[in-house]
Amino acid sequence: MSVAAIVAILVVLAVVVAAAVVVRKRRLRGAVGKGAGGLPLQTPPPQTPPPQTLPPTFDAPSPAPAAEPRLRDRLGKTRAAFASVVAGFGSRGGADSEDWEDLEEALILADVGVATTSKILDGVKAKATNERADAERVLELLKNEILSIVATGDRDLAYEQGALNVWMFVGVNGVGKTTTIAKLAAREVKSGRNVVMAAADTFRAAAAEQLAHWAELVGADLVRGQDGADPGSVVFDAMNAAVHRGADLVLVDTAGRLHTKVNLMEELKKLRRIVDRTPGAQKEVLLVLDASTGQNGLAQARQFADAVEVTGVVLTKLDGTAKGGIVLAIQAELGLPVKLVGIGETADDLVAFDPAEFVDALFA
Ligand SMILES: Nc1nc2c(ncn2[C@@H]2O[C@H](COP(=O)(O)OP(=O)(O)OP(=O)(O)O)[C@@H](O)[C@H]2O)c(=O)[nH]1
Ligand SMILES: [Mg+2]
Repeated sequence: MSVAAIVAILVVLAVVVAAAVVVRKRRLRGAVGKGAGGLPLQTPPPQTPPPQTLPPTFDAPSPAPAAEPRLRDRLGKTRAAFASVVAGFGSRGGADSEDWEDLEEALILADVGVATTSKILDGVKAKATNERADAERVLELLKNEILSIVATGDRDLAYEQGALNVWMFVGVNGVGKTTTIAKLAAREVKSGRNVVMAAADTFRAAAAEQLAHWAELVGADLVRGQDGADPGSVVFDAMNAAVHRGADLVLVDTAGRLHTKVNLMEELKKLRRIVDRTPGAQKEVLLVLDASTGQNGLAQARQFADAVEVTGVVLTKLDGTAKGGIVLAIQAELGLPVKLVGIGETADDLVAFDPAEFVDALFA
């Protein structure tokens, strides 16, 4: 064989080997792209930047129902404040005065309030001394004490099958009344109930629009008046419409702000009287409080509770606040049950308040 022939054979061989390597590489890449094969290769860098997280919205519900949001997961900031104190409690051997001080500080920082904090710690200290409790037992006593405060009161929303049920929402502006109504309407319509929304916040021009948007989205009926109309007439019309249509539930949205606070309270009293005049209606007056306002929310709550007979509290925005201890203050100082908690801005982010879950979350 001539030298030229040997060279030619070598060149052909080199080309064949190179081609085989390229083909194999392409195949492996294709397998990674389709997620197949379980090949121990690194995922290639994305060609496009990762999608932005969409802002939370009612408009884009997830196609498959997402796992129910958990209070525990959303209580992150309040939990974090507690966690370090709980973890370090008794670390110097038995509960000492520094441990008690840390605990007091954590409760006050979580906006439990001075009075309720003293009440809790006095109770726990007395029991702990009596039992000669070790640090672990002290924490158990503390959990029980907190649970006994938050577990009081009737947390069920008044509802009677076959009757007309009316839930009215009150609270200062921006606390989340309209959003809570939208979340509840979505839930109630989904469970087959016929829901009417009453846009009785006629003070703010955009308020009825906001509610109309939700009503359409969730499939509820809406009764509204002209801007600046008498809110009483809106509630009156809504009650009549609900009776006429055989609706199950009326959700009444009210203004959070009027020219003066006195006006607002007088108006709410009037609305309440109109609701009361409908015979046989099951009523719920829910005070909506923004958890992130902490102790300041308590003063508001007292004013509303004095004006209208508040039957329970919806505590919104528990996600993203370290002031979750306000739950304790509301229950202990106002004697009002926290019935629902808002833990985000999407339709699913409203859950029944579960005292045991709340306390477990604080100490998890
Ligand atoms: N993070 C979070 N945001 C919430 C929650 N509830 C309501 N919001 C937000 O709070 C803002 C105000 O909510 P609205 O429902 O308009 O409050 P409102 O009480 O009706 O206010 P007015 O109509 O002005 O009296 C909105 O941006 C909501 O998305 C919640 O539980 N968590
Ligand atoms: Mg509103």
